[in-house]
Amino acid sequence: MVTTWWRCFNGGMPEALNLTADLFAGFPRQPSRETLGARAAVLRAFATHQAATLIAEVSQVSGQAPFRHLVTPGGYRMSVAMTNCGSCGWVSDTSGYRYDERDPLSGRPWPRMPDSFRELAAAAAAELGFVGFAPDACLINRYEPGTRLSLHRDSDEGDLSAPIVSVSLGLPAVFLWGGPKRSDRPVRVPLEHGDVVVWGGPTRLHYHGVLPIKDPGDLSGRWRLNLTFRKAR
Ligand code: MD3
Ligand code: FE
Repeated sequence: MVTTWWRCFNGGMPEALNLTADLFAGFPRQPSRETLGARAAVLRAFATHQAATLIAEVSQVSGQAPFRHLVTPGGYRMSVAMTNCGSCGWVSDTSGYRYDERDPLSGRPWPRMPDSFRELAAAAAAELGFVGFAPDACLINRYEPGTRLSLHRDSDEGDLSAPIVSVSLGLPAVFLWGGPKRSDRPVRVPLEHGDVVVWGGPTRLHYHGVLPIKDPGDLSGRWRLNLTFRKAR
């Protein structure tokens, strides 16, 4: 499949390309749903129209709280660069994983969560029946080609009945969606710019990860960004 920069970054497209684009079935991508579990699904192209706004907000946030490579409790530097916005943010260091109201780099509270983030996260959660999802934390992951996220579970949140909403922007990725045991063989879920995933219900504590991001070798942009909305407290 061809994923060119204009496919990646333009929800709409230049007028001049309209005729040509009509020749390609399925372009631009239409919203659709792929069920992953009882209350978990990929909402394809759910954030396409908001994507440019979301990316601009990410640069605002990272101006206040820069992307950094956290260290795992075991002492390894994570290849994913991270920052947060919201009333608390996920952090890791040699003493463990936790949510903290302050950015350890600056000692200041994390930047506020933009309204566009809250609204998108709530709308996506509502699609799966999670009415009134009010995330207090948004972890922002930045992947460059070669970066991966090894298999893990998200279990540091205080409210495990709330879903996690994940928004993919920029370069595509292959998400690994496993089961309740680390040894369960994961299913590969390709995620593209504008896709939103809602994870709740019985699969909330499943293992998951991200395969190394492929180098696009062209002008597709340098990064994949993933916004992960959580109810941490
Ligand atoms: C699946 N990030 O930051 S999916 C993370 O693409 C993380 O950057 C993924 O996993 C990424 O922890 C986004 C988020 C996710 C969260 C909870 C899950 C996926 C899940 C629980 C069960 C299954
Ligand atoms: Fe995770």
